[in-house]
Amino acid sequence: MFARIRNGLVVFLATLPFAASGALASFGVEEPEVEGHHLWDVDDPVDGFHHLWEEVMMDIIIIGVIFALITLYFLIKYRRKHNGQEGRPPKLSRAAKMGWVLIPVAIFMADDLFLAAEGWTLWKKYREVPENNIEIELESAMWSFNFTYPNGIETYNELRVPAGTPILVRMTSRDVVHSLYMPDFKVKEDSMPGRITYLWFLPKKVGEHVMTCAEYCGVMHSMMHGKVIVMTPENYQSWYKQEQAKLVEGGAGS
Ligand SMILES: [Cu+2]
Repeated sequence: MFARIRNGLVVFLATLPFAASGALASFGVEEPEVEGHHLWDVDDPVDGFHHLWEEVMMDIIIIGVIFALITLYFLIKYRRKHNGQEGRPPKLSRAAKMGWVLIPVAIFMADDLFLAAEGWTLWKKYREVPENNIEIELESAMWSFNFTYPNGIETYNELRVPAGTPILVRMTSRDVVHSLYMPDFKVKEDSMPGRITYLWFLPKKVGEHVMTCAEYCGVMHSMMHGKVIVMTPENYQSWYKQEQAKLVEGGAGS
């Protein structure tokens, strides 16, 4: 019986590293893709928050395994050995009782505070916007995101950006509180009437990403979403100029 439990324990321990790496992989923790370009060196929120997430998962796994092992040890140590056996709690000294309560609490709190401090540091760091950014204005309204580019182009629920340049979105709201959330870029910021707020992100790869409103703003809130379209810098430039030409033409025609 005991040998079986011991063998089970050995198998359990042997599979732990795989379980841990599997858990991390399933949470999508992986190195962000890096392509040969000096702009990729910009440390952006995706990198920072990926790293923090990885750390949180690691800590949870390590603490979880330690607690699971202690529980397992007690399960085996205090198991019922024969029918009709009555359990009797072990006598603990006052120091031991305090230790069993305070040491786990201290471990948890130390880790929590450490991670909270790191989250705070990251957040503060990413409030600083890299200098070579493109600034795009956003006015949220029930129920769309209205973007205005430096040359006057306007888009609705669609944010076109070139890969490799930090994008600064400066925002306000026409009516109620909305929140611009772009999960792939790990950024979210409220846009509020009468206030100007901002966020920035670094699109690295050509492709499409979700943007959505993350603050309940009325009956059509669930329809308030759109796309971030990351283009090659060349495609972006030609789109930008083309739209600008249309704008000038439209202006001249009216
Ligand atoms: Cu909204």
